[in-house]
Amino acid sequence: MFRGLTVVIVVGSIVSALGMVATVSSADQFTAGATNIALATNGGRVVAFSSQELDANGQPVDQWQIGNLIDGKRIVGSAIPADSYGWSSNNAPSPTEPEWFILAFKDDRTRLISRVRLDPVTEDASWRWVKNFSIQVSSTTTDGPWVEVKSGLLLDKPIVQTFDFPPVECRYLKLVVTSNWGSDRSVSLGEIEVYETIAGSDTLDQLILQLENLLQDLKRYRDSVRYNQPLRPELAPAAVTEPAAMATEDKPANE
Ligand SMILES: [Ca+2]
Repeated sequence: MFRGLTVVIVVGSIVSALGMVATVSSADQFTAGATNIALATNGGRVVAFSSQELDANGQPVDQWQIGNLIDGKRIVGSAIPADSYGWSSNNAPSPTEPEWFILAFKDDRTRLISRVRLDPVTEDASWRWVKNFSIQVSSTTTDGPWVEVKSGLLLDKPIVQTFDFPPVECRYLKLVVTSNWGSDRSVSLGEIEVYETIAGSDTLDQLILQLENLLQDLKRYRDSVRYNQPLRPELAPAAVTEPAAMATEDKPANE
C-alpha cells in the first residue's frame, strides 16, 4: 500500500518535473491502444509497395524484403537478426519519385488509428535511412483516395520514433518516403507499428493505457536527453542538421 502510493507520487512528480502534463491531458481525449495492428502476427500485411532490393538475378533479397517491415524483428545495438535487416527499396526516393508501401490490417477491417511508430534502424548505413515521409490513409480502396494525416521527419538516430495525430478511419495506410539521409542508391526502414484509438469503456483499462502512454513519453524524454534531440522530433524538423554529403556510395560488401 505504502509502496504503491510512493510509486504514484514518484510518477506524478516525474510527470510534473518533465512538464508533460499537457501531453497526458491531451491523451485523455483519445488514447492510443497498446497492440500493434500492423504486426504480421496480429494480422497486418503489406498489400502493395514501390520496390524492394533485388539481387543480380532480379530476385528479392530475403534480408531486405518488404515483409521485414512488420515482422517485429529489430536491430538493437550490435544484435542483427540474420534473416531480417529491414526493408530496402531498389531506388533512392525523391519528392517526384517517392518510395512507398501500403499496409492493411486483420480481415481488411477499417480501424480508427492515431499513432504510428517507426524504427529507422536497418543493417544499412544511416544515410540510407528514411528522412522525410508522409502518412496517408484510405478508408476505401488500395488506390485511394489518400488523405495525409501526418507529414514528418525521422531522425537518423537508433531510436523508435512516435508520430501521433487525431484519430482517423483507416482501412489502408500508405507510408510515402520522399527522402533519405544522403544516399543516391536506396532507402531503408526497420519496422513500422500502427496503433488504434481506444474508446474508453472501463476506467481501469483507461488508466492502464494512460500509464503505458506515460511510459512511452518517459522513454521519449529519456531518448531526447540521451541524443540531445527535441522531445517530439516531428514537430521540430528544422532542428536537425544534415550529415556530410554522400552523393555516391556503394552497398556494403556483405550483400
Ligand atoms: Ca523488422
